[in-house]
Amino acid sequence: MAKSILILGACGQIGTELTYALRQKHGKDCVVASDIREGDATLMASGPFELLDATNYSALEDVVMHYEIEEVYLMAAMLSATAEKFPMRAWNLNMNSLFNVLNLAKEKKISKIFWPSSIAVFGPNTPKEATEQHTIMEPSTVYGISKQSGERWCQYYYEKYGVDVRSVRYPGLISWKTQPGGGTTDYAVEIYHKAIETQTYTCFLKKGTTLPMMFMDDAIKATLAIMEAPETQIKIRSSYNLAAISFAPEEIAASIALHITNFKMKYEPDFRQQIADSWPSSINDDSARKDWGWQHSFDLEKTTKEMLTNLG
Ligand code: VAH
Repeated sequence: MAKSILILGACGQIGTELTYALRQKHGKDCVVASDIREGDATLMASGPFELLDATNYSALEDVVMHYEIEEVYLMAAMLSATAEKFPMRAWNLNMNSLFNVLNLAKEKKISKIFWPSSIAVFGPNTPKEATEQHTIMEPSTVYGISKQSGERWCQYYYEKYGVDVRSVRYPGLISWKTQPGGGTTDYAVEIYHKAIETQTYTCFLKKGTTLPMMFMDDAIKATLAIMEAPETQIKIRSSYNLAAISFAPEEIAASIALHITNFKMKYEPDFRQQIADSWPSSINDDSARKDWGWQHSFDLEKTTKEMLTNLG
């Protein structure tokens, strides 16, 4: 019996690529994409779609029952930069969407959940290099607080009600199919677009701001892998550290300049610098590699080639 999957936030940066990947794997009619607004024509033509507010429990329950959904990927969220501008809207979206999905699973209306956390759960006093799976977590952003709280609730629902919810702490994600929205790591996507359009980029983070990053294909690979792993292999029910590459703005600029030789970068740090400064520089993801065989494929050079080839 083919799975029936629902993606919430399917028009976002990760949601879009996850929709295509899951449709390729399971068949387009097994994967229902949903979001608060319609996506681009390509996404809308690729399979079933529902306009759906993930914070509306009864609307969500109707879609789950109508399509006999078994698995939910909750990709709807307000990211770090935007969440600082609208704290209560961010808390409502990020938390109530999670409670809705967790409670559907608690009531046995769905059987498995993927929920994304983020390296934003770490804060200014977390050790910054090779940040451990279990360490000091005092996030100083609304987004990070919502992700840390979400991790606690995921573990609680697993331990108390046996809900099979699985999660990874995504680093900054780099992709070409969709624009990111409202994140602090978005500079690492914008820079490729601007390098091709104008051969210049004004970066909103300063030199030396090293952050954990990952090409989207690796993030999708990790998401599918953790969801397919036997339940016995999932030893961490808050969220797994996940890592690939770490770089500072000047390093991605240098990697672009190898291909666009007249590329010039300027630096004009804004409010997002303080958010970035609160996050780790690199992540230790040994637990994900040991428990369910995670390994990344894209380094910075391969990422730059992929981005410039597909955007060029
Ligand atoms: C953000 N892209 O910048 C997200 C991500 C680690 C960063 O969670 O908010």
